[in-house]
Amino acid sequence: MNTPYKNLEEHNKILHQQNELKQIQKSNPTLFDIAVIRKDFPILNQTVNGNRLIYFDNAATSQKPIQVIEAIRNYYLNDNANVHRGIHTLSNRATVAFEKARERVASFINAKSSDEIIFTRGTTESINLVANSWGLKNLKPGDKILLTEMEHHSNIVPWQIVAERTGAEIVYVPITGDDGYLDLEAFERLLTPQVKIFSIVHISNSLGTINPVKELCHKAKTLGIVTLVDAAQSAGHCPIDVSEIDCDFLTFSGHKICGPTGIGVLYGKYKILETMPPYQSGGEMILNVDYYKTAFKKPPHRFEAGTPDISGPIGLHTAMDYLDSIGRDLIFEHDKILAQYAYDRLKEISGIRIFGPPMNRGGLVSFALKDIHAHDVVTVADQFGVALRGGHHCTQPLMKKLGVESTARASFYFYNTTEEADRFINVIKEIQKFFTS
Ligand code: C6P
Repeated sequence: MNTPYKNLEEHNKILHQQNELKQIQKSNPTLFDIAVIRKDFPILNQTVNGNRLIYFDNAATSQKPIQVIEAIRNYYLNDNANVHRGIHTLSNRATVAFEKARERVASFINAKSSDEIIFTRGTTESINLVANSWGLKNLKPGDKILLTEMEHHSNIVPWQIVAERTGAEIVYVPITGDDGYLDLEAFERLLTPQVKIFSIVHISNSLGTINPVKELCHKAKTLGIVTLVDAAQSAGHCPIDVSEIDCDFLTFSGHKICGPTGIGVLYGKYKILETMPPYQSGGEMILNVDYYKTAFKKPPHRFEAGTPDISGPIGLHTAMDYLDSIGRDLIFEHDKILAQYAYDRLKEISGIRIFGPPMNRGGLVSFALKDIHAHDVVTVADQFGVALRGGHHCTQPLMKKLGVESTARASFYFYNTTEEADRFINVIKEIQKFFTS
């Protein structure tokens, strides 16, 4: 199979060997000093149900460092005003901070211009924007929307609604099985001229699979297919370079990358954004309004109707600075080492089914214990102070494909340690003993 994935597998093998060579030292002190980092996250320093909190639900939302909390507090204490409207000092300050955050997002993902950055409420709203604005304008009967079987509901349901309205059809790149790889031969087969958009998750929230989005987007580009990357689980975990991936759209949520909830990002290539009609309308997004006709602003403001979340981008700006002060390449390495460690140790447990790649996985592990419901695993783990997530993780079609209703999931970030992973493994062993004895 001569696909980019093969190269990636080889790359993964080498990475894995390198990881083994590092011998996974406790707390990975070679990468960064976790003890120092944890001082920025007072929330982690608490007991839950009498046990020290182990926060392994980072894929749902990350914790926020004190610097982000302070930036938001500072804004409300000193600068609070509406943006783009007033010419008074506070309004100017708020507007400058808001637009500076947009510039910071552009540099964070290496976009060519801050005009390519639209603030949304999160990944979900970003994909809805593309589906409803680009999709309703460009899709018609006979067209295909190419997704993968591991997509989050946010990257399925908006397309289903738009498919119904336009007569386009959705097709899925299958996964290979429990190991959670994409079937790349099928991808090549499905890549036909009828496909108008290919929308793919970068790191799967249910499998931990790291998809080779750059290679896949480049392939799609050769047929003129528009591409969207859902970077909800990757943007805060690894370096992202939209110019290198060469995708047309990329989406992520602030709250998963140490920023506040309620703020997200849609990156879009300017030449495509320019052609797209507004998604929502009202104040802020207009140049001129008559009783019967309105002229709209250019992107990105065309897509930001109404008073936006202002403290959100300000907090997000600080979050991006914070992540880059550690280094996203190191965070990625740390995530992968911890996930591999947890995966290898979970495999010691009999009757466990672990989902996703056996190596080079993103920072999470999903699993099912024989005859024990994931919700029971998560409920009892909480009694031990371990915060996990159990359920379908908003990937119900994937769960059905895997033949399970739900999984338990541990998801890691740079402030998590191998000691925590050890305790988590012991707790899972206890839970299994409790339910099977
Ligand atoms: N996944 C999880 O626990 P929002 O809710 O808009 O911030 O993000 C949606 C989303 C989109 N794509 C992927 C790959 C995601 O993981 C998520 C959010 C959370 O896995 C909540 S279901």
